[in-house]
Amino acid sequence: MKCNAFSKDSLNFPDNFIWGTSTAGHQVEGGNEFSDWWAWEHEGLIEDGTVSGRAMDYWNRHEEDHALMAKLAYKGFRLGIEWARVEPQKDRFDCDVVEHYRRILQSLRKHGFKICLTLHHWVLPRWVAEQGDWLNPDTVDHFMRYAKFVINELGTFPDYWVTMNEPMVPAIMGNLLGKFPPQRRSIRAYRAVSRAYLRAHARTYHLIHKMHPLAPDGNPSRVGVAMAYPWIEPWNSPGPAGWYERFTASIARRVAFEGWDHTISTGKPHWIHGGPAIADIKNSYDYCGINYYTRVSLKYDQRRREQYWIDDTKAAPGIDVTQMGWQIYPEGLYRTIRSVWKLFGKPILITENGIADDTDRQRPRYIVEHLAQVHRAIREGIPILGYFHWSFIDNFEWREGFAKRFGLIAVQHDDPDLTRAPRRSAYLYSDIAQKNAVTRETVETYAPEAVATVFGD
Ligand code: IFM
Repeated sequence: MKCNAFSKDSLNFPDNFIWGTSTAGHQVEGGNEFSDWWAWEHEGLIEDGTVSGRAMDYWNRHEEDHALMAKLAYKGFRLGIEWARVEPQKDRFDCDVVEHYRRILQSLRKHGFKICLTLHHWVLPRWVAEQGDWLNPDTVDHFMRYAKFVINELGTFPDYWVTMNEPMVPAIMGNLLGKFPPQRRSIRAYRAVSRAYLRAHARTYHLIHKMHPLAPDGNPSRVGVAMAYPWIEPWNSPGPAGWYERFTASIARRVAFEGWDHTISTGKPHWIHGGPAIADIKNSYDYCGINYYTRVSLKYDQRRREQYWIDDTKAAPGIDVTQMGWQIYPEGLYRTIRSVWKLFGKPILITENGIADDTDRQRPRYIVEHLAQVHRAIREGIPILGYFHWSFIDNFEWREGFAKRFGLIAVQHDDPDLTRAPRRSAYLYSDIAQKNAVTRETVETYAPEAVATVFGD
């Protein structure tokens, strides 16, 4: 990789750096009616009262979306395959669905995008959920059958594979905190589900290499996980509360990512998940996928029993927060990249980074300041292959519904035409992708308030 230089007026990125955007099937396709999330949404559990429904109708409008991405000169696209669509009932694999996905992938290829394909992004077929989801000892085998089918049918397309998106998020939110389906609050369930994810990942990793040893460019296939890396810190209150915060932060890091990373990097199960050794898990990454959004400061709060007496929503005075209430902390991306690189020594792909901001007032600054941190890591010699902004388009943000808007492209979910309206940030990102650089001129135009932080003036 040629690492281009830093000049006073331009952060130049390496040749072939992938400027992509990211999505997930359930959040944009629409009509994922045989899934556990669909059923859960219809119980009225989504905060803004919406359901995923037709979402952004990407299923039918993908060609229009791809043309828009091409017009904006984006170079890569991350999308997901929905298991609930491919196998809506046990043992019934839907060939029409696979053909439809094939057309989507062919269209991406036609436009020349690098394709990053996710096999599992939280959502299960309802029949799997009804059989006890990942707690059922057969689910990993069922997942492998689905994965084998998809790899066999569509395996020639991906430049990058993501076996799982942020596996620890549903393990925590769905099994420890009871906030996602299946709404368990059980340490035991968290551990068992985490082990199942680890087994499924390791087996999928090797299956892809066996069935498709080469990527479309003739190099060995590149398989990884898009791992959520919040930057977790204790609030540091005085006295015993501070001790509890530090203790909780160290456990929270293990629960959220260190346990998983330890198991992959050493091949030995981390105590946080327990269980027997997992065959061939060691080093089952060809690259490390980083999803980074925010810093989380853990503050003791005796009223928050359901959260193990911790409030994770507070930001210190002067720290900007997003529409989600998440702290904006660009340096956390650099620090995460460094620690992931130190642990794994593998090339890095930023598989997600972005901000919920319906007004698009914060997003330009967010983008350039985070890219400055990516560039900082590249200057230090860390091989970073690309950056996929979350998200290409507004979408269904899980528990928060459609109210939280992460898209470079705005869409009102209740607009009958679902009109695609590029935000200013879409053009900013286009400018960066075309120049393969973040230039002073670009920052002055789109985010003048960030010139000093980006260029270190
Ligand atoms: O929308 C999600 C995505 O599905 C996984 N990563 C974080 C995003 C923003 O919350």
